[in-house]
Amino acid sequence: MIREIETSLVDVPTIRPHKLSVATMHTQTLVLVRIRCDDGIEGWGEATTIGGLNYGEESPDSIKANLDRHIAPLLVGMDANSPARAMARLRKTIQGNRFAKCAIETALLDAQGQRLGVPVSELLGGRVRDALPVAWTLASGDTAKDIAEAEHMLDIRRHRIFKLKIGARGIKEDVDHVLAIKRALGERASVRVDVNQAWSELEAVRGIAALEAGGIDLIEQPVRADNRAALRRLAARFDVAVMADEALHGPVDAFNIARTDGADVYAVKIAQSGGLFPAQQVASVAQLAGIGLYGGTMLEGGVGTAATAHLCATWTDLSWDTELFGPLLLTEELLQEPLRYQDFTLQVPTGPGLGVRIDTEKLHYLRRKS
Ligand code: MUC
Ligand code: MG
Repeated sequence: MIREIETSLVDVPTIRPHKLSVATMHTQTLVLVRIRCDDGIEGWGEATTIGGLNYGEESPDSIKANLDRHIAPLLVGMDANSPARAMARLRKTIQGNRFAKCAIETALLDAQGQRLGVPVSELLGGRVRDALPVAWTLASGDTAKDIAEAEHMLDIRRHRIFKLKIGARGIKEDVDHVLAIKRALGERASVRVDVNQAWSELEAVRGIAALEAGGIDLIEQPVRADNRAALRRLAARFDVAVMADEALHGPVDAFNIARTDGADVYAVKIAQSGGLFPAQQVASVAQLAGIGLYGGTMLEGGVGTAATAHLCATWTDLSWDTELFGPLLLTEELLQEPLRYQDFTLQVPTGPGLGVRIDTEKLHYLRRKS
């Protein structure tokens, strides 16, 4: 039986300012969910978002409030041994709230995996890989600093895929910045950009043409999420891959974009999708439609990152890699044992459930008190 659902907000400074077109992050607020079951097992989930309300329509505070006031009372007393039934009830009763639903589903599957002695990846269909190539986002806003950061990542063999956050400045300035980095790194790295919806379609035509000519590999969400027609036209117009991110809020979006050949690649995010199983449906739609897969992040800490890793480990085709670096952007680690990054990959945990353990004393110390 689900006995208790406890939520925590944890404000963690980032290792450096993280500049997106919509916000500059100096801290990340982790939203953590602990589900205690009456058989003594407890599961963990994460509902972390980005930039307060700058990035999306749910804030850490609203996610926590809805979990505490509306979602926990609905689920307490239900059979913890049947995550699918609990999620069916939650999805039927509560509208929206994709992040909260994701955290609950993750925690239920973490607990169930521990109960059955299998990793979450096996509950999601079974893993076909144990290590995931992982990109790093260069977002200091300074070209020389970004190049130095990328060189360091190559030296320590942590990342050789770099995603650059652009869109806050003029197109020429952004393109010069990106191409300077690409020239410095050459064929040693894959360089990609995320515009976070900042461009109009015309700006995107100009920007993408220059980036494609300069050897950039992937253009993420260049135009507004609700302008699907523009995204489709850009994907059709250019050879360089165009990826949908903010336009994808779960399986129905995945289906509708695929129906119109609206993107070349999907950034699959468990929280944006509303949970691990909906994210798996997004991935299935993509695979059926010949759309490439990329394991996305909402800059979660270790719990959400491990959960996404279990999902990505089940995909036979991971042609666009992952960006599961969230914990590395944070100054505090809440896992007893950090996730392992080596040889340009993230190692997918192998223990039962998520295969990670929270340092509960540290969480108690760091969590927001009021
Ligand atoms: C996004 O839009 O992809 C992921 C990596 C990063 O640096 O920001 C996020 C959000
Ligand atoms: Mg993005």
